[in-house]
Formats: sequence, C-alpha cells, structure tokens
Amino acid sequence: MKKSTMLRNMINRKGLSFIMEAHNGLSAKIVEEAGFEGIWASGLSISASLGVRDNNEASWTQVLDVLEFMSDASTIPILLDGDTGYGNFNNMRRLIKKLIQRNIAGVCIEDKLFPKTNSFIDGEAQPLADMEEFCGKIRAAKDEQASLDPDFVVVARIEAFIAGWGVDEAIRRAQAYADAGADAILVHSKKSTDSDIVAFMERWDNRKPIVIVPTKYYSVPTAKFEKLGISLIIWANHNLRSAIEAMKTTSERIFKDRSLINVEDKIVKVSEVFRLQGADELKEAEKKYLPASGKKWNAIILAASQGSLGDLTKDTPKTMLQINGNSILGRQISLFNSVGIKFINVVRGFGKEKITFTNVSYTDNDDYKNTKELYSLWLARESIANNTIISFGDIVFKGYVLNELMNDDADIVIVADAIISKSDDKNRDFIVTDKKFKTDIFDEPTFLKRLSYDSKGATGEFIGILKTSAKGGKILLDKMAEMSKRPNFKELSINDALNEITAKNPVKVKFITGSWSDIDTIVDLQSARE
Ligand code: SPV
Ligand code: MG
Repeated sequence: MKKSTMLRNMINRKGLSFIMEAHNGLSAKIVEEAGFEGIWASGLSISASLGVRDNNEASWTQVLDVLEFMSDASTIPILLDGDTGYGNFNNMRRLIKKLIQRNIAGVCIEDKLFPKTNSFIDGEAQPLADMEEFCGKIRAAKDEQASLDPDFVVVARIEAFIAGWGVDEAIRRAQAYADAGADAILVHSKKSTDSDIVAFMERWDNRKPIVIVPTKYYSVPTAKFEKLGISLIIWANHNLRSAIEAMKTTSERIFKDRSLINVEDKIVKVSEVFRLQGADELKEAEKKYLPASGKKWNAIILAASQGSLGDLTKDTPKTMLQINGNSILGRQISLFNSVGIKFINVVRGFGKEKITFTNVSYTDNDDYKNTKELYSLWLARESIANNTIISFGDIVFKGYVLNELMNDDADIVIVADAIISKSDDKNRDFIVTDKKFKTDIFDEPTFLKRLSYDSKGATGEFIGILKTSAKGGKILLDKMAEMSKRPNFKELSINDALNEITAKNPVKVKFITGSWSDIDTIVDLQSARE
C-alpha cells in the first residue's frame, strides 16, 4: 500500500492513532521498529538536529534532503511538519510536488507567517496568517496533489489558541480550512491542561478528523483524548529530547573520565548501529553482485615434491624451476595476486629453504618423501576457508583459468583440459564426465563422474587446480578428516578424495583447451619455456 494511503486510512478510520517524531533516517527507522504506524517529521526536531533554530533557518530544500533519508530508511508514512508552507500558495504547490516525489505521505501547514517561530516561544506575539490567504494555500496544495497522488494528506494547523485567541476563532478557522479541502485539522495548544482541546471538541462535532500535539498537556490520560474523538496524536519531539539527554550524559562522562570505561555498557554496541544501517543486506547483495575478486579468497599451493628432472631437481624443488625468468611457483603467486588473492599458503617439503617468498605463508610437509599431495593439503587445512583455490605447485597455466574458477558459483569446481594429447598415460589425471566437452555447449554445466589414470573413455584431463566455496571446503575437509584415519592415508591422492566426494556431492568440471602444462619432464619444461 502507498504510504499516503496508509496515512489517509489512519486519519479517517474510527478510533485513535499515533505517530512519533523522527528527525533523520536513523530515528525514522527506530520509530518504525518501535511499532509506530507513522512518523512526524518535526520542524523543531529537524532544525535542532541540524543545529539551527525552528525559524525556517534551514531552507526547505535542506529539510527535503533530510526527509529523503527518512523516507528511504523507513516503510511507514511520514507526515511533514511543513511550517507555513515556506512561502505563499506557489511555494506550497512546489513543496507538494517535491514531497510526493520523495514518497512523503502528507504535510501539515500552520496558519502563521513565514519565517515562523516555534509555537512555544512567545506564541502570543506571533501574528496569524490571513484566513483567506491560508485557504488559498490549502486549495493550491489540494489541486497540486490531485493529479500526482490523490491520497496525499494535507493537514491544516490552527494556531489561534497559541496566539491567544479563543475557541470561536479556532472554530471559525477550522471550518474555513476544512471547507478549503484540508483532510484533517490540527488544533494546537500550549496549555498544561486539555481545556483548549476540550472546548474545541465540544463545538467541532466531528466535521473532519482532529489531530493534537499534547507536548504541554502531557499528563492528560490518552483515554480522555480517545473519548473526545481525537483521530491522531503526535508525540512531537521526544526522540530528539531523549537523544539530547543521552548524548549529554555520554559526552560529559567521557570528558570527565578521559576514558570510555564508564559508558561502554550503557550505550548500544557498534553491531546495533550496523544492524540499524542494514549492513546484513549489503553483505547478501555483495555475494550476489560483486565480481568474484571482491569476495574473500585463499589459495593453497601444494609444492612439497622434489620432482624427477635429473640434475635440475637434485637440489632445487621442481616448483622453483625457472621458466623465462620466473619460477613456476613465483608465476603462480603473481597470478593469484593479480586476481586479488592475497592469502596464499605454500606447502613446502623438499628444498624448503629454497622457497623464500615473503608475501605468502608456509606449511611444511617434512614427510614429503613418503606422502602425496592429499597429505600436504591436510597439513594446510586451516587455509581452506571462505573460497579457496588449491593448485599443484608444478603447473603452469594462464590467468584466465583463475577468473573462470572464481566466477563459478558451484561449491567444488575442478579445471580440466578437454583435449587429451596422445602422449603416454603416465602420471596423468584423466577424468570421465557426465557430458563431453563441445564448444557449443560451453556453458552447460558438466560434472565429474570419476578420475582415473587411464585415457580410455576419458573426456578430459584434470590439470591440478580446483576451487571450493565455503560449503565445498567443508565437504573437502570432512572427507579428508575421514580419510586421515585410514592407515594408508599418506599414500592417498587428491584424486582419491575427489572420487569419493563426487559419489555424494557434485564436482563441477570447468573445461579449458590447452593453455597449461604440468612439469613432469625436461620436455615439459622445455615446451613450457617455449
Ligand atoms: C514541531 O514538532 O516542530 C511542531 C510541534 O511544530 S510544536 O513544536 O509543538 O509546535
Ligand atoms: Mg513545528
């Protein structure tokens, strides 16, 4: 339902309704959360919260800016305290248009002169508006809203009692404003009793809904207003006043103590501020809309093995072999960094003293001779968190492979080469998938059936790089935890883990065609260099 319709229903229905003062987006939200059906955008409170007087010192467009925040921060209708309409009928028309554009439900205007003064400051000295001129303003407002939002509410506020006039003048004006089209009449009084209101209600006879502001006659029981037939009560400034009280107490305490120690448990936690600001919604939206590089990513590079490239890997681990001026590991680290991955854990083993990058963390697998990569990964398991990329330390691949992985939302994704070259099957990680790779079904999700070491029936070759989401990481960790209890754990490979995982959970396969190599032989190294 439109906010203006909600306010209109509130004013027109039988019985008493309440709206509560707010002066910015935060207080508007607090009013709504407290359970109120509507908000009074108080001129006194908005001006005071801006540090100026309630004398139209804040311009009407500055008030409009505040209202926009209030409207955006809440879903209940806002009735603006529009003072005198900030000018004559023409200014009033423009105000109405701008309020409706900002989804404000209604405006209340008072029959005084611009620039106004708050009714509780020398009220008697304040001249009232000419009644006919004020009626013209109401008619202009109603005509303006008719085509823009017929439910928008215009409340006319009678300042006769404030200015020292009696009930006759109040009734005369109220009738004129009702005839001019006002949807409700606000009868204002600065007395500490309800005598003005009672006198007015005895004569009004329910001609239009009546709104009151019992700031000064606060001790009158609400039930009495209900009996009098009041439609709407405005609690006009109590959030501002309570905020002033709280801010003074806190500031003075901190100033005296030169410490926060005596205030911390008397004020809301920072987390409550975040909640009111809607921080959770942003977190969800980030998951949906931010590019993958904006998420939290970790990488684990499994680089413990020596390799068997003869003299080249006699003292140097395979991962440190040079390819055109950079090591295999150095290239991987740069690639991870280039897509925004800062948290990289390298599992070292053979020749660990040769691996000395300073911007990564290390896990050492000193039992590298007797173990496989699954054991290395198990040692580095604390780095499997958020989104994690796991790569073998002896592969060379192009950067787009990382982008492909990071932009895939599946929980476990492995990268495979769709082209199976015809060289021998030794040390190769063939895969069988539920579909064959075809360029024209590139985007159709393909899933792993099993990994094998046999090219027969294979649809691709696992290149030694995979990613897990937070959920996928948990699946992998649970599986490793279970496998770690087996006596042969040290002989098991990542392929074994993936084979067991894929029996129960989908393992997605991202196909590439070439653009990578694993360095098992001098020939591999040579071709990677080329
Ligand atoms: C306001 O809240 O700014 C009002 C009500 O106009 S009063 O201050 O009581 O005049
Ligand atoms: Mg006001």
